[in-house]
Amino acid sequence: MRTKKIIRAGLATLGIAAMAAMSGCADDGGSAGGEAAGSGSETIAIGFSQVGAESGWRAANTKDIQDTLTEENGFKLSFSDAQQKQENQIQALRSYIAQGVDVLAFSPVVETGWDAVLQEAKNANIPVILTDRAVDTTDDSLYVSFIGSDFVDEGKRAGDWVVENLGDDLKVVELQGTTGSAPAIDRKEGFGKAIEGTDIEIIDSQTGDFTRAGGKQVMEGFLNSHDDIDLVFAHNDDMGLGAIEAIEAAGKKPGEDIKIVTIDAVKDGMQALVDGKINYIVECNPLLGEDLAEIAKKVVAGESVEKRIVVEDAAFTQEEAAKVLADRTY
Ligand code: GYE
Repeated sequence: MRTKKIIRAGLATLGIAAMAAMSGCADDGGSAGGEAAGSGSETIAIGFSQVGAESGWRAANTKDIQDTLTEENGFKLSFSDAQQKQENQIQALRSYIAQGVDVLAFSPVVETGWDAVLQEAKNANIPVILTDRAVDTTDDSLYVSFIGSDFVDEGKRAGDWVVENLGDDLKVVELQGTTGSAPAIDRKEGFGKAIEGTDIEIIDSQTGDFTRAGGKQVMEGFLNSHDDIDLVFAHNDDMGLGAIEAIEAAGKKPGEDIKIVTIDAVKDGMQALVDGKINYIVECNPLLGEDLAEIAKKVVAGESVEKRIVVEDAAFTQEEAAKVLADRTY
């Protein structure tokens, strides 16, 4: 069951697999290149390189992908965890290319540095689907589709809520996600846009690498160097949860003495919101498996696919979180 609304943008022309299948057909009737194309009866071999296991969001995203790309659903999934390292992801992608999978999918840990491996996939006629995070490339033909949230919008909505509800004169510390990653870059940008022209000031900003331990450690440092923090803006729930531990250890009340706004809306984050320790959460929906399966099937069948699928996210106040917490699946 789909729990999110999808906005589909920009129809791409033929995918790489489609082109490959067509050129195969021209040769000899398509016995090799076009095996699975259109029939829907062949299993699709898909190699998926995951970022890591850094957060509750990531755990939910991994589970959804593994639960959706099953043999019953027509897939043979090869899955690897890159432990937040780009070199591990590149290695995984190269090994899937060498294995000759039908489709490659991955969530790029950082935005840049992918052109070479994406070109290798293109040369091997293997279509690439990006999930969750974008790449920064000048050649959009290196991937067929990108499925994920609008991170700038998430940061902007977090900032808008702060301006509307906490006032326009605040000292903020920012817990950034992984340096160079799309969500860290974009959420910072969106929040920055929202507070433009106000007296809200980001007095310190460092990466906590999207982890709870990282958020706690960076927040301890912030508390040591600043005694005037009004608000923590954490790029994900886990870093916010780490910050809560640091704030409590310093003898202050998270959500009251120091307000906290985060992004993700995973179970632990929502619980802290209901408990009054976080003040507002913008959701980032991790359930991308169904769209990935659909796009992969279309691409292998030679159908055109949407170049960009934007996943729509909700947002929760403490009161709203209390109403939905019991029904959250992640
Ligand atoms: O917000 C964070 C995770 O890329 C959207 O990565 C994802 C982010 C998510 O580590 O919790």
